[in-house]
Amino acid sequence: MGVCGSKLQKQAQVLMLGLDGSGKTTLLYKLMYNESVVTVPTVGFNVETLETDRSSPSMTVWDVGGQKKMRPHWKHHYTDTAGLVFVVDSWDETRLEEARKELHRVLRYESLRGVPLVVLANKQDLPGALSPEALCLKLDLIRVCEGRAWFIQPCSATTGMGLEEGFRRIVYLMKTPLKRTQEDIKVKMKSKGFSITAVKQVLLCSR
Ligand SMILES: Nc1nc2c(ncn2[C@@H]2O[C@H](COP(=O)(O)OP(=O)(O)OP(=O)(O)O)[C@@H](O)[C@H]2O)c(=O)[nH]1
Ligand SMILES: [Mg+2]
Repeated sequence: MGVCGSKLQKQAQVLMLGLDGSGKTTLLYKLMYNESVVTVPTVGFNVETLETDRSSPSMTVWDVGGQKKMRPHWKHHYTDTAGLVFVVDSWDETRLEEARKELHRVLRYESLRGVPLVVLANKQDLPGALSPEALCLKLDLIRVCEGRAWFIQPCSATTGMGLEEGFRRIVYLMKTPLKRTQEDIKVKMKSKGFSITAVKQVLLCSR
């Protein structure tokens, strides 16, 4: 059982957060119905149940509005959250600092301690979108995710690329002990010629 074992029951609650306009609602409906919907900013939340394989709990995915006035409501969803998905607009560099601050603020909440995180690097279909590696540095993920299972997944809510992988990943992280997931990430990064030590050095140098 994973680090958040006590919260992982027959139905696991996955909380999807991110700034307004990052693409949460678009990706939820693309994933659920393979439909490209025209969205309006979410006031309140959308909730959908996502069936997974038989050995995993089904997921209730909560897509909570990301506008500034909505963010104080995010905390009301934390207690029962077994997995966190944070969506970032990889194309809009001007809002990355705001996204970083909000993500770090969320992760500081005691009730989310140890809850696994998948960052969805959305809008990869747009030319000039930042790579997951670049976002990992800009969002300071390695430091802020210490003691937590996490993964960053490139995706596009417009084309559907990477969405299933991202949600499969959160299921995996919710089920798998932290130590094993860290080993998996190291192996994956190594196979891409990317070492964790190198990332830490870049982080230190960029300060
Ligand atoms: N090109 C591109 N546009 C996207 C993508 N995902 C979302 N969008 C667009 O981004 C805009 C905002 O998308 P939403 O899904 O409403 O964003 P949201 O995160 O739900 O926003 P709030 O509800 O305000 O929190 C819409 O115009 C979408 O069509 C993507 O992957 N690629
Ligand atoms: Mg929305």
